[in-house]
Amino acid sequence: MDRQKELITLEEYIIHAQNKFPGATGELSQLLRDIGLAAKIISREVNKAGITNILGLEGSENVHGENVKKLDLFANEQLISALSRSNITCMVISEENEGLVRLSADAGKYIVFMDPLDGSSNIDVSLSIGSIFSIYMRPEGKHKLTDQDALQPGVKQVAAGYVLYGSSTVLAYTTGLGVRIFTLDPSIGEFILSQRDVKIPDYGNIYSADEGSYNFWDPGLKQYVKYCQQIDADTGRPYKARYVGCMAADVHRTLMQGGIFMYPDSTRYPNGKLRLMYECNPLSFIIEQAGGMAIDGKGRIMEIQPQAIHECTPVYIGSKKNVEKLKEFIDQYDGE
Ligand code: P6P
Repeated sequence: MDRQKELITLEEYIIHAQNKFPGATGELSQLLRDIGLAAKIISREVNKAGITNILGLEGSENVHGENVKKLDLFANEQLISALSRSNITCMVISEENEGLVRLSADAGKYIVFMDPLDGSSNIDVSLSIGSIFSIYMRPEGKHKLTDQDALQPGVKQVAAGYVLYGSSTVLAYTTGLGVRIFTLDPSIGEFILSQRDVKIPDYGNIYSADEGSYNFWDPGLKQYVKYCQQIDADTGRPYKARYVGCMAADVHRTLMQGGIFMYPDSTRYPNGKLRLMYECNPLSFIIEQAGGMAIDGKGRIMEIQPQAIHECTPVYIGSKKNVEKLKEFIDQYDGE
């Protein structure tokens, strides 16, 4: 069979990619495979959530005071269990847990941040949801780790990615050498390589934001959205407005079709709503690796020095030309 047409599974691809690095220990490969296994189990439950008793609220709240859905907890448990299997991860920081979760592998090489089920308000209405992960090295020579050891800027990520449970289940990841996308074939229970070296269009005609919050926004974003809505054939305006309410889904569409996703700081969310460590940094790593751009309105998301494991940030992410145009409006209307 022609190799080009042969199915390449996530496991095969990871091992093949690792073999290019003679010094590789295989630990990161194993970590990525463990995440892939958890993703298959979560996908199975997501796709039959309406049948089994797994929809609805679990009854508790997460660190952000948001109601926790049963699938949130299931996804969190599956990912923590998968990361505990191979004694490679020393600690996990999850949206679903107040503090850091120390795994048995105290000497484990990696620290994992994750949003186990991003966009969970979409669960009960069968819209897209996702899992997002971000992987850092454990600081050298440190035995007893604290929150501070986990607070590394996004440029220190060794790998990041997301799983999108949508019309199909896709897994995208990067280790800093470009972006790969795999699509789950449920009939064989394997993620199959579907796109090798994904590049985001340099310009797109889709903008994505919760416009219901317009009156909470700063002037720069208000003026930019008006710009998106003006009629101008040369620049493909008016743009289309698309907003799923799940960052992984909105960023995946932006990666595929171009454009911009925005969740700004506002009078409602003075520091933005989306979390730096397990939403914005991993998705910024993916988008930058695909040739796009991700800023907080001033500078690169991935250069922010985090002060707290659950901190939030404004985020404007997508095609380079779209983000640069937005930045012009912010500088013009919101300048110091
Ligand atoms: P809003 C989901 O809760 C999330 O964290 C992101 O996935 C999503 O982009 C955003 O919040 C949606 O926020 O305020 O529109 O419900």
